[in-house]
Amino acid sequence: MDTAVQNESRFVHYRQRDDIGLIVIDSPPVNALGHGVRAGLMTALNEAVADAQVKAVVLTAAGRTFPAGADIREFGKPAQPPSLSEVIAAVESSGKLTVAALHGTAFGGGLELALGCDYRFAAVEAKLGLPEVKLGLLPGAGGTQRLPRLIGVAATLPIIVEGNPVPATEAKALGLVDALAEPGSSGDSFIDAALVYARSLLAEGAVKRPLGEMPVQQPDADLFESFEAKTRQRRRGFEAPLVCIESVRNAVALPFAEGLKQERALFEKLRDSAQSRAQRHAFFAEREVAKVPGLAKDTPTNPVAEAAVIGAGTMGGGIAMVFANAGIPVRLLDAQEEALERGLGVIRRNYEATAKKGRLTAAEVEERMALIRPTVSYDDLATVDLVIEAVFEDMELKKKVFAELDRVCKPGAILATNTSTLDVDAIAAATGRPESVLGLHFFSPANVMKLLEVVRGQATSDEVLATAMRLGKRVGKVAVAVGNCYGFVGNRMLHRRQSEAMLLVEEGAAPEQVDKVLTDFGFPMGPFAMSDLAGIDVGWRIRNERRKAGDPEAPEYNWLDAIAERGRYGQKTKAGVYRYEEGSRTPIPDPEVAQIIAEHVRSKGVAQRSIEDREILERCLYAMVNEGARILEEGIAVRALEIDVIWIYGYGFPVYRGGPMFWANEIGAEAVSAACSAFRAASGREVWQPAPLLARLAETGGRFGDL
Ligand code: 3H9
Repeated sequence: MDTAVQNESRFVHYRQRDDIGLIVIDSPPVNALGHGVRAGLMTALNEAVADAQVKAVVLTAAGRTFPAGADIREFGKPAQPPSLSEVIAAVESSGKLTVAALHGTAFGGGLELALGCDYRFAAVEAKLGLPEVKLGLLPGAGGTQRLPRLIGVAATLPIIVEGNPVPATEAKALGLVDALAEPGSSGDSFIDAALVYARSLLAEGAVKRPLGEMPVQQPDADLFESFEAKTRQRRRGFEAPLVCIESVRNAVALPFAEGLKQERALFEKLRDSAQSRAQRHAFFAEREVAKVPGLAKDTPTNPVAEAAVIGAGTMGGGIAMVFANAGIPVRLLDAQEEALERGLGVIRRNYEATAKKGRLTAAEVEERMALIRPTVSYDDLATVDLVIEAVFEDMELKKKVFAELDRVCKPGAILATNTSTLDVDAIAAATGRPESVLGLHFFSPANVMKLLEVVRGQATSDEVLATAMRLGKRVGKVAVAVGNCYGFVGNRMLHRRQSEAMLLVEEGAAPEQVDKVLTDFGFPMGPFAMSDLAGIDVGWRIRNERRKAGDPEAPEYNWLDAIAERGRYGQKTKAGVYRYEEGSRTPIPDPEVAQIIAEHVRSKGVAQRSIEDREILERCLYAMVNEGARILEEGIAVRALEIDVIWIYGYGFPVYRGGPMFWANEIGAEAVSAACSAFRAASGREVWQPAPLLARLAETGGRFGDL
């Protein structure tokens, strides 16, 4: 029976149900453990402890989830008592039998709170995890000390160091959860089930199990060493994973209280580190980009029940997979039957490779293949809600495709182009409905890369933009709205970095030196390893066409052209800027390339010099930042955080540096602007003129993002 409400704090409700005290955290959206919640928890707990009638306490949360962690927005502000560790210690030593009832995503400080309880009951659909490492942190409220005491070191390390969620059923098998609710129970029925479970514990005479008083099992002798070696390799450049390992080591080596003290010190060190600041920026930036400035929250969107992709090449096939993976039927159109068959073959092989790794069942492969229906006829697209064109980067061809789409598609269908550089407005002008046209720029391989640039044309309607943003989220992408210009945001900045990298080699740096500087910075690969992967011939053909056509803006002949002329197109020909051994993707510096560069430089009459790593880094990255500032001024990206998200998710910018604009902020606009001016003076190249926005921030001491 529900007795009178004893306590009503704003964020935590306490109710007595016979001999059970029920504490319900209620702080939407994710019940983060901010100050109000912590204070409310203390009050409710004290009330339960003081009541002799109460034999057990059930701790749970309202809404969609048990607390998903500490309130990240509080980091960097003065701490307000009680701390989460104090709350957890109070729960652990409360004298009453405590049961955490978990649903949704019991993450971070939320799971640590549950570890302070004696028993854990969970919804079957719940996920548990300690994802702090993804924010450059470690679990700082006892997680690194209590979890190994509960499930052992070997099971603890991946949960804390990799930070991935553990499904409740798996958590049960690990001993992290003691009992599961019936599938589908939620809200009141879930709370009732938790109360029944607590009563069954009381009936059995279950005893308190404070983890802080339990011993840690000694792990196998080389467990820490081998896990650390693997982590160094997989998480190159990241500080937090190694500190997480150190803290778990302390759980084995030190008494509980000392281990907790060390954990706190390590947590504070990480919390105040540049890497964690950057990763927290990335976390919020990723969520911010979904809220497009100027686009009303309640803008109507259209349902996308069926899609189509034009072009069955690598890009088109990858995009078709994106839809099939999200359960959306998709027509795949190509003008040639053979191209369609080839494309479908590639898609099937991709799915089968995933199935071999155990990430898909044979039945799921067939289900996804069945969602992709090939066609050679535009007339089959009459019913689709969205079409994405992914044919060659040829404006005339694209215009023809769009004129055809305009003819066959139903009114209101969204017509999107996957172009990476061409003018979306010019493409839209080939239709009689430019308001329905926009760019959806996927990154290769489309079924893997998380980024989607959503390019808004002059005429694109709000509804079409809002539908595309929503669709991006539905198919698992990070969708970022950008304006229309050559290369949009990502490739426009990449272009600047690539041309600096080219010039650095001309001036005396070796390609492998340039690549190493950027991989040491944290990129997964350098600019030249990247050109070899993408294929040098594509850019070379485009440059040649432009030169032949007498385009005054065509870039002048460069050493990469000289390399391509010799049939060295990159990985696909086993030779490009590097050479590649049969079956290997590892770039090996090639004396033949050094020779080609030397000849080119001699014919151009460039005096070479030795170039320091620092100059390489600054020229490659400041060139991007300066271009980023222009992109902001032009409104192509509305906020600096959009640029950061694009570079983290589309180009492997190290998340622990927060993206190019955040990184520039950390250095300071004044230093970046001064370096740009110095490069301009040294090279005489106008492109190094600091963008007006950068110059302004340098003068005022402002930051990108302060706009
Ligand atoms: C920690 O716990 C440290 C402790 O070990 C030690 C302390 C001493 N704080 O992602 P969504 C906001 S560190 C504040 O869009 P979903 C989020 O910004 C923490 N705010 O929803 C968004 O706000 P808005 C360890 C938070 O359903 C809204 O909630 N925990 C927090 O796609 C909805 O979020 C984590 O790292 C937070 N902790 O995904 C978990 N979490 O509406 C981080 C979310 O204004 N969170 N918000 O844009 C997540 O992974 C996802 O948010 C979650 C929900 C899976 C929970």
